[in-house]
Amino acid sequence: MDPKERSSDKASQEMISRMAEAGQQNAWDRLEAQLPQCGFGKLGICCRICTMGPCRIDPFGEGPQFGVCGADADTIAARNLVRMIAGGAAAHSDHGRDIAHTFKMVVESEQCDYMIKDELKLREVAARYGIKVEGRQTKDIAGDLADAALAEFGKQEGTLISASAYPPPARQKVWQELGITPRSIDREIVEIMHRTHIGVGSDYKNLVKQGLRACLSDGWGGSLIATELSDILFGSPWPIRFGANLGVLDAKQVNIVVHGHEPTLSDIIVAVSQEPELIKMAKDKGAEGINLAGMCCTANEILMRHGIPVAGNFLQQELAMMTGAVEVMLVDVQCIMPALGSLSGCFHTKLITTSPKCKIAGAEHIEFHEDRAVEIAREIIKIAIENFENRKGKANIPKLMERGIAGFTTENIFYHLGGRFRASYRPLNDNIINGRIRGAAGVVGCNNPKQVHDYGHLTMIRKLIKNDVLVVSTGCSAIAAAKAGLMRPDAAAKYCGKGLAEVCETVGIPPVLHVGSCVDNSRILTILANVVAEGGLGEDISDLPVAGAAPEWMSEKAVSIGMYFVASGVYTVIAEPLPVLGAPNLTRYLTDEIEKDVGGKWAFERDPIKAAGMMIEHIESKRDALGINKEAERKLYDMEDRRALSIE
Ligand code: SF4
Ligand code: MSK
Repeated sequence: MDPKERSSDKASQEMISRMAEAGQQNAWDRLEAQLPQCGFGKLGICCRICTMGPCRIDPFGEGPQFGVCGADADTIAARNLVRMIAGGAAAHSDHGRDIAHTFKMVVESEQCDYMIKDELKLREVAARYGIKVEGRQTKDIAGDLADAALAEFGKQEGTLISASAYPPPARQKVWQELGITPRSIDREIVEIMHRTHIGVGSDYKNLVKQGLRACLSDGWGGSLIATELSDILFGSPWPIRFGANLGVLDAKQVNIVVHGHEPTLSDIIVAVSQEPELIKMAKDKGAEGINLAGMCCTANEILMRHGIPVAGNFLQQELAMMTGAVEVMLVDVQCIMPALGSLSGCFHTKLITTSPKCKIAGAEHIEFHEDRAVEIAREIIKIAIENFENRKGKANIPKLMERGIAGFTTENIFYHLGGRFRASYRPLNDNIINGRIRGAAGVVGCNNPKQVHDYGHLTMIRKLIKNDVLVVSTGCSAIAAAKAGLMRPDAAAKYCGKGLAEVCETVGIPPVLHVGSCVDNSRILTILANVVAEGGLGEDISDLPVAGAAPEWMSEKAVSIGMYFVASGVYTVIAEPLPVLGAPNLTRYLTDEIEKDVGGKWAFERDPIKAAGMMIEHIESKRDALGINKEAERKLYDMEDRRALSIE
């Protein structure tokens, strides 16, 4: 197959061709081998929850319409869907829990490889949690915050502190009235597993309701804890230059690629990799130095805080290994393809797993313990150095990389928009109200070999910014945007509509703001809360002219993220439909009726241009409702104009 039909990224196309020449399989080949994929699975109407099944519903209405227990299509698809939410929320929240444990260890131990790097944020977050900060020592405040954060996971009474400390009051009221205010993080996930057990709930709306509560415990709970405590512990990001794409690998250096999601080990690796003794060791082995690069969201964590270059996003993990230039690929958790285990056997590359939660056949396991972080980081870097001389033949590194600026956060956007002396969201709100910026969109999520790699992200983002919609991005979508030069400040003049370009150029920001990793989608939630609090754009997130999208999503985490945006009042468009289309009532609820309950809803659209058009149309309808289109309507956007919106 023509590599251009697999990826829109030139560096990836080059490596896909090399893999084909070498007879190596990759995710695209394995997808082809899977075709045609199971239609029942795609439609969400097969069930294997108990051994009276597996059962499946005939989507054409001719065969069985009920499983052995009597479950219909809506029940089966709703159970499957909320179990996906449980998986996604568990992954994010367990990440948050691990950070919280590290945070507690830092507070309690006298000597430790980590330290509190952002005391100001510690005090701000502690105050939100109702912890007294005035006149108290940092360590005491941090101790209380560690306990409060850890308690959020398993508390048996009340609701999450963060669910009342961060969202706008109007949003909290929506959740209270619907009965979906999250109670504790673990409880909501456990309750999904209980409710979807054979013979418990069968009302699809009631099942979705628990899905809503669980995803809120992720976005405004576990993920938010991960973000807040990571900022306190590893330092809050600040705008920083970086390079992105496979070209950041360096044939002359020892290359270490860190891949996965958690910052705990990778943050230490960043510091240790520049120790003179290790650099000398690398030079003694014939290398010019030690080159650290990231993959997926571990990349985003150390990029945001240290400017460490990004080798690629999800579908590039095998391609990075295929360069033959990677001495160690170091992985923690999530989005790591098991295929790396066997692929590493074809090269000198050592695949090293570090989490007891993630062992992979073909990988070496070096367990990471936070209390010996530096020692373990040194051990791993030495393995990479020793491995440099085992490189077989020439490294095949595509000479392609792009530069950009990352490191935007809920807090520092204040400064970029308003300047040090007028730090506030006011300029953003004012520019939305005056129409220079039509609204904002969160474009996030994965790659999926069912879509041409990066094409969905880039096409959608380009159309949005051309139409004066500011984009915030995380995860693999942000990496796609960076590789295409959309995070360069000069991208504003090149790709944006007049209004957005003017704002970006005035304040010196790119039109696509990188706000971090998957758990940092919580930053988008808190940005929205700040925009509401600033005033002039309604009382609730659901009033704002904003939309969300995941144009190449694939993971359960993306389902949880999408659902917590919907539950927070955001219109959310995804490419691959949720696996619910075989359940007509459930589909109608998720894509339409749910809006009456929570103010947001889902839409499914594979064509990124159409999807962006739907988002723009939604943004304009919210502007209409806010009454801020009045003047503009006559000369800027009537329905015909909206239909004619394009990226040309
Ligand atoms: Fe079949 Fe019901 Fe068992 Fe599912 S729970 S496998 S529908 S009998
Ligand atoms: S890494 S969940 S492929 S965004 Fe966060 Fe990328 Fe999706 Fe993983």
